[in-house]
Amino acid sequence: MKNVRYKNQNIAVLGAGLSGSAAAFLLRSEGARVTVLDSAEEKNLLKSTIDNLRAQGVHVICGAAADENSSAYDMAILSPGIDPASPLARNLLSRGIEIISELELGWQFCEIPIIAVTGTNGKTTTTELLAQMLNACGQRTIACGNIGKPLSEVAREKQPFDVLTVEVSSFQLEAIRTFHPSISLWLNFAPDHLDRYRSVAEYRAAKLRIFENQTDIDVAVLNAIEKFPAIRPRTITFSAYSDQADFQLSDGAIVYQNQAVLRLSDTKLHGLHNIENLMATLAAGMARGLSFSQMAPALRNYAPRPHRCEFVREVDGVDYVNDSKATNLDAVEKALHAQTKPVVLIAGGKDKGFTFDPLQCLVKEKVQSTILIGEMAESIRRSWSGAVKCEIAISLADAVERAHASARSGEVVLFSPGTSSFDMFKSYSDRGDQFRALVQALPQTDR
Ligand code: UMA
Repeated sequence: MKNVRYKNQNIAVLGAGLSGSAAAFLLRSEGARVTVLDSAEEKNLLKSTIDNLRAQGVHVICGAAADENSSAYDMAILSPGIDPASPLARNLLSRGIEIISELELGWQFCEIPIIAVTGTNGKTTTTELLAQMLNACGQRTIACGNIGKPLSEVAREKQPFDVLTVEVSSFQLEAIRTFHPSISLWLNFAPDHLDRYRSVAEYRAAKLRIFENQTDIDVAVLNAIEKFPAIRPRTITFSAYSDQADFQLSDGAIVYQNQAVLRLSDTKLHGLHNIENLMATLAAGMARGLSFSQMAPALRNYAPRPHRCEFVREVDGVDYVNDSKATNLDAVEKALHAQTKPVVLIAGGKDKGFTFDPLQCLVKEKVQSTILIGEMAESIRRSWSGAVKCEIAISLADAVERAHASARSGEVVLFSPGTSSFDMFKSYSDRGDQFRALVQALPQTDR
């Protein structure tokens, strides 16, 4: 055990979501006195979570009383969705209370090596792909972290894994201290989360902390077309766009040192972004001592998760594709590049502090018309109206109805929002589920 210093300590946990409750339960099981502080009113939080926390002896304070709480704490644990600049976090920081992220807490209780996966896009697919492949090759692991199962929960369960496969976000990395993956994966980087960070550089700096505690016996799997500051771990590079990388694309196959290791036609994943996810997975497997012949069968069998360019249904010759996981412009760009038919694009959502201007040329090339929703609808119309027909819908149901009315046989209706969902939905998966249900309910009209 790396750390036993929480026993009898008075710890504040900020946020009563998945991360906060996992951190609180872990700390309770280690004998700490725990208070969960959440800025939301109690009636707006999940009753079962709050009841469970209280049943475990956790003190829960909600609403304005949480933001203004003046109790003394030895330390605080931050949920990733809480901005360190929020009133809740500032209240503790201004009193000199040390704050670490839930990821750091979980790590302090992990006794096995960690593979950490970051990148603006593809993290979830790669984390899952890698975990499935490792398990198929006899290395017991679990996909956890930002993917939905907090590291603190895995640490508390103490199951007999050989290695943990952890998706890590910039939010989680912001407040690490000793978090130290044996293998780190950096998939790609593009502007995102500018509602939280003051600049793209600040967002990148948070992500770069993934390498901070790695040493020369560790491995970093890096996208070869990016430039990195000096880092200590041994590197393995990949790229679908460069012939300088260790893993490259050649003649329809992923190639390592002139040896074809996986034919793309044998996999169920499409698009250059997914080829890079496969390359990074192979590199991580290699760093874990696996041979390509061991890894290839598992990679051939992997099917993509919902909400990532997920084919939903064909109606009157029109394909409907759910790409609700596209929460930034880079993801929309990748989804548009992967389309071979003219596109009716449904986009929009929460205002995250950027404009859709950079996609104007690609939209002009690939998109017939756009239907815009959410907080950003007007702003996207301003960005794209010179390039393509834009209409604004009042809801997702209205958008699907409009798309159904306007799309012609041979076209594709692509729902790739380009920003997050929280203005209208609980999460990207709620948004994608609603889109899928609306499409499933469309009548075939044989126009
Ligand atoms: N809250 C406050 N004060 C604030 C803001 C929020 O008290 O100023 C409270 C909310 O009322 C709520 C709680 O904080 O009760 C929510 O905390 P959270 O947003 O950290 O949500 P969790 O349920 O703990 O989920 C988090 C991740 N969420 C975010 O990073 C926003 C989940 O990633 C992750 O799966 C989960 O931990 C388990 O590790 C989601 C995500 O969107 C999927 N991640 C971003 C992304 O992938 O782009 C980074």
